[in-house]
Amino acid sequence: MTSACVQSSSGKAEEDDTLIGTGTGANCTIDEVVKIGAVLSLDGGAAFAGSYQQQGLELAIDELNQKSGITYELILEDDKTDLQTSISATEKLLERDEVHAMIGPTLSNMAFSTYEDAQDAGVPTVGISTTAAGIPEIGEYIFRVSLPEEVALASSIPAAEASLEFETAAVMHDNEDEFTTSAFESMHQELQDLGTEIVANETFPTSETEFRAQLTKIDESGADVLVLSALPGATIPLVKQAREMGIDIPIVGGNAFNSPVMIGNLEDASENLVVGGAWSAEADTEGNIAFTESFQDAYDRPADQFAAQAYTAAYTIDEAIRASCNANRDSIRTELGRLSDFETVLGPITLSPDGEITQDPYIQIVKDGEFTLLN
Ligand code: 1QQ
Repeated sequence: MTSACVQSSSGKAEEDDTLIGTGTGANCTIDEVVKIGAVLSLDGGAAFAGSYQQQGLELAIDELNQKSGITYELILEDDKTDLQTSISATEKLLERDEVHAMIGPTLSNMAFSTYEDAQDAGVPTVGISTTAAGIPEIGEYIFRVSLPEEVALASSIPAAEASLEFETAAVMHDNEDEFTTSAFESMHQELQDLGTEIVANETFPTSETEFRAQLTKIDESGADVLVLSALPGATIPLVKQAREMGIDIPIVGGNAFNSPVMIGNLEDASENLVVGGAWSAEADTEGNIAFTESFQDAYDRPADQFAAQAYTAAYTIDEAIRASCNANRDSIRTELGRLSDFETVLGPITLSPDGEITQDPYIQIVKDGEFTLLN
């Protein structure tokens, strides 16, 4: 017997008994197909991350569907790195497709709007690259397997200081985007806590491509290090222009640095970029070795952090469903908040009932065009 999913007067979907299976864990069997919606940026400025996320997610869903017991349907929408498109794509997944859980979007900037809708609809949602402060606080259905930027920076800035021994810093940030602004506040705080003297402080709008005026001031400041909070679109010309102007100090950055696309585009200018990230190709756990090999085989390119986080989100939702063999939204939400020391390609992760992830960051520096562990 199949009972349709009914919307209650509160707007939340009511429990569907065909989503409650038999057995638990690896032996859980659920008759109904479990629908996972994902909104990713597959075009536009954040596609450098979104294309890896799509591949990581599709790989995980393929693997999960080969295990017996639960069949997943992935419904993927492209927000084209545009806020309005992200909002309408999320509404489509919630209202048209009535998905049981959601993954994405790529940018925190979109999530601050779209997670309100997922929360109102009572659909458990797992962020994969939404690193800004305040994301899980949006509501009880909002989780992330995305290392918060403030946690990454609280490790990467002291690790960079210990290894590079800087005393003065120049800071520079995109003051329009919510993620880069929130990350900048964390960077500033970390530098202050270390007692680093900030000798230059420059800003720019998201769409800027010409940074020589600000970089001249940074050059004149004689800073030992540049701490930068920018999206990839600005990072590439900014770092290239800095290196062309002879500014060869290390540059400590935020999550947008965690991309081989960025490192590839920067070529030699990427040398000595430092970043705290959620994943490392060098982590030699059995699961991570299998993941990096399968990813390479499937897509003919190495995996990256964004792929690893999307892959992790699908496995995390599967684990939560199998825990009580129940794919109803409230059950998924409850079980997500109970995941403790769950082994993933990011290392062991714990999700708190209020949606936040705990995991160890990996601090990396670019040497000879490759990320190398600094910690
Ligand atoms: C955020 C981010 C972006 C850099 C992901 C691509 O971390 O928006 O939170």
